[in-house]
Amino acid sequence: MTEIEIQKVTAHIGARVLGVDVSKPLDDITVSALRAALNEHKALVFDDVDLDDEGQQAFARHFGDLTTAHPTVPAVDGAPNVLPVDSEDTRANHWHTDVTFVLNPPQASTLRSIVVPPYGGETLIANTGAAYRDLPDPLRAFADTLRAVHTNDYDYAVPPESLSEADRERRKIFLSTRYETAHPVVRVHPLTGERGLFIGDFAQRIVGLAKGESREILKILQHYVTRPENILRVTWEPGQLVLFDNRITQHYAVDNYDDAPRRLHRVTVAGDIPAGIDGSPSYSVKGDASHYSPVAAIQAAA
Ligand SMILES: O=C(O)CCC(=O)C(=O)O
Ligand SMILES: [Fe+2]
Repeated sequence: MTEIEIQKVTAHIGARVLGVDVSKPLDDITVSALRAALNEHKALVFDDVDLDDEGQQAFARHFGDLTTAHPTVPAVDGAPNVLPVDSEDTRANHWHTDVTFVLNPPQASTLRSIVVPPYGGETLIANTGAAYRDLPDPLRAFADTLRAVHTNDYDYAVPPESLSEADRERRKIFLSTRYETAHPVVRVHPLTGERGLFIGDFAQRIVGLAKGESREILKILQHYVTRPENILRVTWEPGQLVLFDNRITQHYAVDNYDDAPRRLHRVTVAGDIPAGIDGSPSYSVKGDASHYSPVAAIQAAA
């Protein structure tokens, strides 16, 4: 049996995993080791994987039940748990945590490279726990008291008049059900107790504040998430798999590959309902996403 080797990539986030054949069923010891590595490093990179959609789903299932592909966006044909991430359709060049507009966003996401552009197209993954620790004391104490409303009807960075007909259609599908959920701005990770900023682009308003003021505050907090020191830059190669903890990271797909094709497949693991530092849970304001994801039970820390 090969020993698992975990090689740190940066001080604050990311590790490469060697010695695990992710195309085979994993034993409990290996899964525990991977879970522990994920808790510590937040994002794990596996090189030279031999996976198809079925294999990616089987790998993700080791960490919990799967969500369907997305609450509103269609899955890959014949693979209801796989979301296509194709540059032809969409470019996720905005900072976000996956699907935070629903009550229980995925606990973890996997991305697998299918078509990699000849240059660019990196995925940036930020450690929001490190961001929280970087906050100056008064700002951290303030953040601890806040909740934010997350919605899929968020403020796209692109002006609506610049959208193509196809973009408009995609946006219509994305918004075919509107979701709004109030989450704590500081989320406590259920396995590690680590606190992290839980915001990103779907967070549109601070509960109790107007939109304009909310935006200013979110901008200040987000500044700590996107500090270069808190970011892993994944330069994709063919046949790679990245697993990240969606409870304590944000990510961003860099749109720097011109018109080259780029395709990843995403499979996400169902999450728990977030809780803030006083233990109070998130609550849904609009939209029922129970068709999208079961609610994960919190597992005892490894
Ligand atoms: O394209 C990527 O690298 C990330 C895609 C993404 O963020 C998403 O599908 O949610
Ligand atoms: Fe994403």
